[in-house]
Amino acid sequence: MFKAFIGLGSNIGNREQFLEQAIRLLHKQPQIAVTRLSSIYETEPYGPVKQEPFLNMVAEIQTSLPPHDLLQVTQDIERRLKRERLIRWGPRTIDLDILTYADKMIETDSLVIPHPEITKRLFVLVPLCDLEPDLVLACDTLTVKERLKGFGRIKGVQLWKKNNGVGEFGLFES
Ligand code: A4P
Ligand code: MG
Repeated sequence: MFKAFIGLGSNIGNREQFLEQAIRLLHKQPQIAVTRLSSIYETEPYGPVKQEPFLNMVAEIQTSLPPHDLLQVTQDIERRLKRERLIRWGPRTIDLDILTYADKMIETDSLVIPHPEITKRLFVLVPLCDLEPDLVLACDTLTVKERLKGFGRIKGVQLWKKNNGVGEFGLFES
């Protein structure tokens, strides 16, 4: 079994429900167990596209799937959940990024691990820090906590739903 972290984001419709559905679909896979969830954060859209605020979170999983097979699973889940609302382009119902896979570094056309933007994105670093503050990414020399400190004030990332350890995974009713 390998430990991996998955970053989840949604900024359309019932955002929390899309996160929850994606987590359940991950956990349903026979080769994947969702082991821990961060809190959920509401985050200002990052990047050039003007769009609605996101909900972002990070899930820790244990999996026996090799990285590219895991990518296929996360993309299947994206397709399944995107099918419910057909929006031509722009904001997404759900986005799943493989942030890390064990301590591997992978660079292929379809998959880059660690996800290359992690250290620039507060909407990933803040929830990842909930779960693994002392993690040093395979592409980095600083811990997640130290990376976050480097930003000084945390802007544009607000706690939206705290993981309180109650209910399934501490976030969702069972
Ligand atoms: N790919 C390569 N490496 C990976 C990986 N580690 N995990 C490839 C997942 N996919 C990976 O992804 C495009 C391709 O990346 C895939 O086909 C896969 O082979 P995509 O999700 O289909 O397309 P995308 O979302 O446009 O690309 P990307 O780079 O994921 O987009 P961004 O930059 O993540 O943009 N602001 C806030 N606050 N919160 C957000 O969650 N998200 C975005 C999405 C923009 N701004 C945001 C947020
Ligand atoms: Mg993506």
